[in-house]
Amino acid sequence: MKKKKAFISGVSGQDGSYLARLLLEKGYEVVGGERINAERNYWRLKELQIDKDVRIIPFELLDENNINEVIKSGKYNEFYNLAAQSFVNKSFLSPVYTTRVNALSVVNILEAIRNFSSKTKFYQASSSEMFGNIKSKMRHEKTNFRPVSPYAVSKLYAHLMLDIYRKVYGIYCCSGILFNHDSPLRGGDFVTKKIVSDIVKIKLKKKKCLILGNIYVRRDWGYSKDYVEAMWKMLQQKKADDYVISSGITHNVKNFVNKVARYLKIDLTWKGNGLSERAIDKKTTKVVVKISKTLFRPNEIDHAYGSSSKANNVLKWKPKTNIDALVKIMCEAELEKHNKLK
Ligand code: NDP
Ligand code: GDR
Repeated sequence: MKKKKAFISGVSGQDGSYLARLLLEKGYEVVGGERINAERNYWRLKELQIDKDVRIIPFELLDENNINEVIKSGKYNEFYNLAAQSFVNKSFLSPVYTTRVNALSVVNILEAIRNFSSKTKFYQASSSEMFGNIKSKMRHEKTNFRPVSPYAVSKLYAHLMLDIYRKVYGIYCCSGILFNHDSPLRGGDFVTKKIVSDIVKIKLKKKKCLILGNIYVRRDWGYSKDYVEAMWKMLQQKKADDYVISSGITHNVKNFVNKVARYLKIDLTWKGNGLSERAIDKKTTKVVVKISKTLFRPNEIDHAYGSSSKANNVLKWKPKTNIDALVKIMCEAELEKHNKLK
């Protein structure tokens, strides 16, 4: 039987790398899109030992001609659009750029599929950020959207466009509305990776202090390796649809810090309030976590969690890794990285 052929935009990112590995394991031919002018940034593919198995071609979300060419010449069975300006906080500084990269590019991709490759199944990386701040804390596929950042609005634009291409043009397209998912391959600016990386350095006496913003926001965290399976499952269904993918449980950032410290056998005690709140290592009596106003966001989702019961019922998907297992996986990977440097 002929191999299925998949294209992954954003293949150098966290999800792109795990998804590439999953598709290779399933026997796909995997082609990955790399940003034109990007530094050759394959550390994640190397980490998963698949850098030689994925064919990389130039792909730039801001270049309509390039998008047309990739889709016209590739004739992919499946196209996973994971590329994005994915940092919420950065979108407050660059709203126009974020909109061009995350929103308008998706219409270009959908148009290219409609015009040149209408049998290609399309997956869009939508986000729980689209829900924004609404009264109900639990969010599902029918929950209203009230986005609170340019990032979230850009993702919502793309999300709504998918519905139009599905209904009006008959394109097979699915949106995965994913809640936060992290891993050892997470970018260093995101909070879980920053916490793990800095607390490991503190443990190894390579850093003095971790500085955070708002530690009382709650997030529903899962493991990227589990979540890319849901992406693939969505494109294997008879009917294209949208699905919330989440763990269903929230923790605040402070709780994540405590879990990491506990795993690394650092006994923390918290003192003070607001911007003066700090965590002290009971053994050394040193301050190891501080709060900085500069890391607070202008607008923020305070508390949210998702219900993935539709994904559970239809896709037979549920997360396999809880937050404690995720903390362990991330801490072990970070410790091993330092061991290799010795
Ligand atoms: P990453 O930030 O790790 O990866 C983003 C990828 O997009 C990178 O490969 C990056 O390339 C690429 N990219 C950025 N700009 C462009 C561009 N202009 N043209 C082509 N490629 C570009 O994100 P994740 O893997 O964490 O997330 C994957 C997707 O899922 C994103 O769309 C994100 O918004 C969305 N999402 C993520 C969630 C999460 O918790 N991880 C939750 C919900 C949605 P380069 O390496 O060159 O920077
Ligand atoms: P998020 O992830 O914005 O939810 O977007 P991030 O890890 O950046 O922030 C999570 C929460 O932690 C708070 N926070 C801090 N965040 C960062 N980055 N650095 C800090 O020092 C810090 N201190 C506190 C934040 O305010 C925030 O509330 C991720 C991305 O993957 C998006 O692409 C995706 O769409 C959403 O998850 C779902």
